[in-house]
Order: sequence, then structure tokens, then C-alpha cells
Amino acid sequence: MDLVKRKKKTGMFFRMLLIFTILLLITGCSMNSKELYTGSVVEAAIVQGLQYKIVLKNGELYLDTGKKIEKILEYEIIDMKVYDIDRDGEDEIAVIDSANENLILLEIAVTNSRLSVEEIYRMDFSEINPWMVEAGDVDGDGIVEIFIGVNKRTEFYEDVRNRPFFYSWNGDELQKKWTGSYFSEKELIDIKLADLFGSGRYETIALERNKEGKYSVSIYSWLGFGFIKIVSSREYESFGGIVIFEEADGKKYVEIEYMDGNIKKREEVNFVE
Ligand SMILES: [Ca+2]
Ligand SMILES: [Ca+2]
Repeated sequence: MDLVKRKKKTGMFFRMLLIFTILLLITGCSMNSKELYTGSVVEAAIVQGLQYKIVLKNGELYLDTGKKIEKILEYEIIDMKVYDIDRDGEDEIAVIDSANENLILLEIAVTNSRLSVEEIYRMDFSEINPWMVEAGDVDGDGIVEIFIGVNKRTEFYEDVRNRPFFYSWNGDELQKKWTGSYFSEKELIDIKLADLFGSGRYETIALERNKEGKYSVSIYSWLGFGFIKIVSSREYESFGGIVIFEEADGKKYVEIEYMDGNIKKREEVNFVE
């Protein structure tokens, strides 16, 4: 009798497991747009005159054509940036893959009206722990710089911390532009590159944290062979990130997202000299 009971139980267990697996597969496959856009990083990509959305969600990269959402990379990534890196009017995607910590440049390819990505370049950053990627022309010479946030010690500074590295894309490869030790004595948390003043030269907008754990935003500008600080903001107790808000006329503002208790707030950063 006991053996029969046990067999029945085992059978039931496997049936439940099968149902659970099917349910998991169904929910896992049908990523809807609401799920995709919750807690994700979204950027617009221009390909052959049309705009698409590139979405980074839980380390996975998706393309939203407006009609269909497709996962476009088989591997997981740490961060991504959509930008026209070679300035030909078509956007590329720069990603850092989680497994090898390589910076990978991807071209968005269209074959038979299907979009896919093709790897055009990769560079190994695994020795220096890359954690974020940004892009923009920091010196205004028409050549795009790629920013890589890394975490390492340097020859002169022993402590391991977040450091700003800039590379220029010469059409074939990335070349060192400025691999700095730091912008200031504060810890670097996040960076955006944006042409805030319409000069053609992109400012570096950095979110930093001081020793007391307070956050502030500073604008740094390229000057010949390095960066100088232009202005800083007031201090914030907490933060969500920095956002560059662009008005219809192209005027840009720096905004900060921060938590006020349980409420997420967003305000324009008032810089003080
Ligand atoms: Ca391009
Ligand atoms: Ca440049």
C-alpha cells in the first residue's frame, strides 16, 4: 500500500512541476510593454530614418519596434548607450557585457526588413571593472568620445575607486583620450555627457558622493588636456540619477531624481558657482 501511495505522490509531484514549468515558460516568453518599461533603461535609436526603442531590463537588451518586442542580445550586459558613434546618421549601441567585461560596439543591421545587431568592435576592460558607458564629443572636434566608468587603483593613487576613462573612436578602434584618476575628491556615481550650452562641445555632468554620503552634481568641461569644473549643485541626501531634460527648442536642463521619504521627486539642478 505504501509503495502505491508513494508512486501516486511522485506522479502528482511531476504533474505539478510540469504545470509550473509551462506557466513559467508562458510568462517568461510574453514580455509585455508595461513589464519591459518598469525599472529599465530606455534609449531611442535612429535606423534608416525610423526611430526604435532600445531597452535594458535586468541585464538583457530588447528592441521595441512599436509592433514587436524582441530580445536582441544572447548575453547579459552591465550597461548600454545608444549613440551615432561614427557620425553617419545611423545610431550604434555600445554595451559592456557581464561575462567578459568587454566594451562592445554594435551596429543595428536591417535585413529583409528585420532588425538585428552586428558586433563591429570590442575592447577588453576586464582588469579594471567597467560599470558604465556614455558617449559624446567632449572637445567638439567632431570625433566621438566614449566614456567608460572603471573601478581601479592607479599608479599614483592606491585606493580602488570609480574612475573616469575617455576614449575616441577613430573609425577603426578606440584610442585613449583621457584616462583620469578622478574629477574631484568625491566618489563618482553617474555621468551624463550633453552639449548644455550649444557650443558643439559636450559637457561632462557628474553625480558625485562625498565622505558624509551626500550627493551633488558638477559640470566639468574639457580644456586642452583635461577637465575643469565649471559649477556644482547643492547637496542631496539621496538620489535616483541624473537626467538631461531637453525642451522642444533644444535647450537642455540637468535634472536630478531623488527620494523624499518614499516619494520619488525630480527637480532641475540649480548650479552655484
Ligand atoms: Ca553610426
Ligand atoms: Ca572629440
